[in-house]
Amino acid sequence: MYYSEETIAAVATPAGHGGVGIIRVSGAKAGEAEKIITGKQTSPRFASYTDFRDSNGNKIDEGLVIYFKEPHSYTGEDVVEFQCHGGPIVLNRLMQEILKIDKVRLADPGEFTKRAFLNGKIDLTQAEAIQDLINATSIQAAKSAVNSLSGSFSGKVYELLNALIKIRTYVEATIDFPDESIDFVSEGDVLKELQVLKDKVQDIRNAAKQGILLNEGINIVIAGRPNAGKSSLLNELLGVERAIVTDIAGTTRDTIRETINIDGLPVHITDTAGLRSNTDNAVEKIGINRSWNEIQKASRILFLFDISGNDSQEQIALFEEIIKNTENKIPCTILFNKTDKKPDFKIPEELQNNTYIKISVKAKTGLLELKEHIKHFAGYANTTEGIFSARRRHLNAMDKVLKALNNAEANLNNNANMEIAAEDLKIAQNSLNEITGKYTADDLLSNIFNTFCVGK
Ligand SMILES: Nc1nc2c(ncn2[C@@H]2O[C@H](COP(=O)(O)OP(=O)(O)OP(=O)(O)O)[C@@H](O)[C@H]2O)c(=O)[nH]1
Ligand SMILES: [Mg+2]
Repeated sequence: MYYSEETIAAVATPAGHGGVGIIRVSGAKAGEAEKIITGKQTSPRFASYTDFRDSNGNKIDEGLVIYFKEPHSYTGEDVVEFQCHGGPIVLNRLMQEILKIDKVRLADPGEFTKRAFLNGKIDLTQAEAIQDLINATSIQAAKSAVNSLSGSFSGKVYELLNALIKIRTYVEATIDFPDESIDFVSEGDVLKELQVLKDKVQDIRNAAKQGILLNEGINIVIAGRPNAGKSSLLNELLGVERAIVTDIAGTTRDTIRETINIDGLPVHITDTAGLRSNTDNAVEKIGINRSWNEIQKASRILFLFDISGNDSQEQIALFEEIIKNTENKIPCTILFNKTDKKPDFKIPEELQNNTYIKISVKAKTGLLELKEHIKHFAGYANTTEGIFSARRRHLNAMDKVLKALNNAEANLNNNANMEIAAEDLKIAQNSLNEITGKYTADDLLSNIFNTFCVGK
């Protein structure tokens, strides 16, 4: 078991006023903390109603105390939980008393969960899933986090590991017993098994991609010339009047970023100041600079094209300028807006080869199609079946696994280079172990847990 000299303490409930506030203490001094604050030592896993007092015997509050004896606790260490009334003064006074105890200190961000990982209570993907569950912004994201938490992701990684270890055994046997007449590699059908393994890694990689999408969402920037209806579109998608809408060109000055949820997919939408070069207004000019900056950061641009006027050529030129400025790298969908004004509008020939949708924000047409389109280009599967929450680091690790397996395959073909193939397979195994945390560099661990809040 991981052993730390230091006992940690933190408020586990959010800051502010609430019915209940919980302080958690983990480590060798947890039992002592219970005794000092409540005057008694309770039986493990029994809730007791008690007074909480400071070192002078003054009552701070009353509430429940629960003691968990290691290893049967969240962290795997001795843990005590004080459940008092959820006011900041009460919680601060209790924390002060607890932190007076020798070798008890304030927990670092994520340290409770880190200890749970180091003590083998959970693996790394489960630790990450706890954070994803807490931070989930949609039911779908929460469901996929629970799947990971209950070991669905790690279970898949362990299956891959077992298959990989089997392959390694054959390859290592061939190297270790070169004089045997048996060809272990062909005997074990290693190349076929390797192909099956690669397909499985690819499947899990795709599911992980969905998990990442659920956590991170996508960034969409609405751009276009002034008065095209950008802010109207943002408001319509949000369902609230977030941005000011007027018929005055140049209404929006600052960029406005909001997140909507399309069937569980978080979509971060940025409304921008309308793009034009002929403005003398200093504030609008700054806004337009900001628009260009936002455009560069988009994962997709929605170019709003106002069909109601007579400036098609100018808008086509603006669209081409955006494509040029993003070096053709950011995909763009053209939204022909205000179709209520000209129902028989024809798409300009120059733009016909682009992805486009005809909409009217005012008449609320084309918006469902737009939402489907957003899910489609994000690659969102629209289901939580078999989906687990995942991180970019998992995807990177799986890419390393695939690369190593491909190398191994090339080296195994025609028994070309057994030793190097064996080394490739070892690399693949280490990369898989990186996902669950069995093989993890210290700095990676601190990167992961530092993103947690104190008390988790
Ligand atoms: N007829 C019609 N009018 C629309 C439609 N969408 C927006 N408008 C109107 O167009 C005008 C400009 O809308 P905004 O949403 O402020 O346009 P914007 O692109 O944000 O403009 P800037 O902030 O100046 O860049 C408002 O009067 C809207 O009511 C539409 O689909 N049909
Ligand atoms: Mg606007």
